[in-house]
Amino acid sequence: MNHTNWYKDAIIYQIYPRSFCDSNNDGMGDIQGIISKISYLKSLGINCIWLSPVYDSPQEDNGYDISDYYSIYKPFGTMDDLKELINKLHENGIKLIMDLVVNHTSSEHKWFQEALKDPSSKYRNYYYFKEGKGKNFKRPPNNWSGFFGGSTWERVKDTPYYYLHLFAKGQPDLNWENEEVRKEVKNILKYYLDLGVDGFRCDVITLISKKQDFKNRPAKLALTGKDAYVNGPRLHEFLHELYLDVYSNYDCMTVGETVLSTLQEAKDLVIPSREELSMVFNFDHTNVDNFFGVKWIERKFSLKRFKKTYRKWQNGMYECGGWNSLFIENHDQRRSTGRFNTSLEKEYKDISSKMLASTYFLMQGTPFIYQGQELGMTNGDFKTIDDFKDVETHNIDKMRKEVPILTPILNKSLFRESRDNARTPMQWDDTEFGGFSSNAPWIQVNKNKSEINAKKEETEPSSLLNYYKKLIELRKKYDVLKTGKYIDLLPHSNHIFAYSRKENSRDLIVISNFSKKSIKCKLLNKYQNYQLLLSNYEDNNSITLKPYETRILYKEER
Ligand code: TEU
Repeated sequence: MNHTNWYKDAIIYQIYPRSFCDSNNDGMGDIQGIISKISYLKSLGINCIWLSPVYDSPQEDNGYDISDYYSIYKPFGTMDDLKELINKLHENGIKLIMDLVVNHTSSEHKWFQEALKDPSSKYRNYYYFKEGKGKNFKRPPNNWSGFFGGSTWERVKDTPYYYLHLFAKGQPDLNWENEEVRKEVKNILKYYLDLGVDGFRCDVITLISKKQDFKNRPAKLALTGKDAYVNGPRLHEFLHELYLDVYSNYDCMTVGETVLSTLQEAKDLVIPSREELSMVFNFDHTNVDNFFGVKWIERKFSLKRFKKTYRKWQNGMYECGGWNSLFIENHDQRRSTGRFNTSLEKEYKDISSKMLASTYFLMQGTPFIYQGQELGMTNGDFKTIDDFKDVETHNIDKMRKEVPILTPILNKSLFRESRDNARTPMQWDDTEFGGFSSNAPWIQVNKNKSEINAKKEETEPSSLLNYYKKLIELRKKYDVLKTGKYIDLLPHSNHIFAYSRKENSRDLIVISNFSKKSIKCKLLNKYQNYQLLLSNYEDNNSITLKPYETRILYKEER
């Protein structure tokens, strides 16, 4: 099968199904809800959807804990609904990539249930069960700690054994060393590709191979043992195997979620000749406002550091023939409106969001938009811990209360960083539940639905929504955005982000003022004979950039 690399022309919209649109008014989004919004997605101009998990699941981690890969979580609909969605999207020229969650299953998956019931069953070896340590096996097999805080081991009641879970207790890790597990994964992939799905977003894919010594590691503030479970020894081998046995037979794409990967590690996943993944999500830019890659430890945003991460990944991928993913939000990140130096002040909210959008959207790679980002949706209005639904938030809250040295840090960051900030219902209109449902949703709707909603923004020519439509048009129209080299024009400026996408005679420039002050930008003198393609202000003739101003300029020598 010849791969067309269609993903290089894709503009991908991420749907978090439980919060997108509720067609049957049970308070939970569903697949029919998505189908009812295809015309919205089409008018936005996106041409691919990444659908967060819709498989059957007890929903301890909102579907990232799968109990049956071959059926759909009932409140979301049925397999027939999914088939209808695939067909209708395709009829409208929109592709669909599914979320592939195979580092772990749900503890309610029948494989895990069999493994628990019968230690001699073949399913025992689908997971990692290890004997505990010390008197009465009171201590876990080692000191590793996981992504949601606490030990990665949970004891199987009344036995000496513990099972490994890098995330919640209800998410036991699969043992990829076992060939049968890999066979199961390939079958899942084939099933969905044969159904017509166009690719996968591969959840925490860099965690699938573990060092097999299972020994203690030096204790860390977070993620003790990560050298044993991130980018493990057989990662590349496993991914290449999936490529050869499955992906090579379909014109599909894969994007790996590569938490904690360095550029070099990421290159080894995406260099085309290695035949592993099409691209990866790196998190260097979203870690600019924290220390040690730990989002709970806040660090003041620095534009210089932000630019540095883009220089590194843009140039690194360009040089090795790899491809980037471009994103500023997803279902695990707090909202970008008000983040990365943008403003929540009424006067500047949309202007600065447009500025941020122009800046990330036109780099080399495939742009992603997370639902609601295009409207400028903001973090939730959570008042008490009971307002939160996310398992991570509650686990970390427990740590906040139990571990005194963490209390002050977490007091400051828990609400701000909760993943629920990105999971509030999509704001379609200004009705009681934001047009998401006519009944109370599973999580509260933001109060600002009356000012920030799709219906309103569709009718306002200068809305953020309409600005995103223009950015999408630019991506489709200007080929240099696909192939042009990325050049950071002002690496040392503390306030201005300016870059060029250049190839031969074509040059596209993005200049953004990341501050609330007007700033003289002499660099603009150089581009006086360039055409202004788009800006967030109407009058921009001078070399002074207004607060949060962005300009997109273009020239083609003939
Ligand atoms: O996320 C992986 C991941 O590393 C994040 O959970 C991250 O550590 C966390 O959000 C930090 O706050 C993926 C999914 O995107 C996430 O929703 C799942 O919870 C997780 O994997 C487990 O499947």
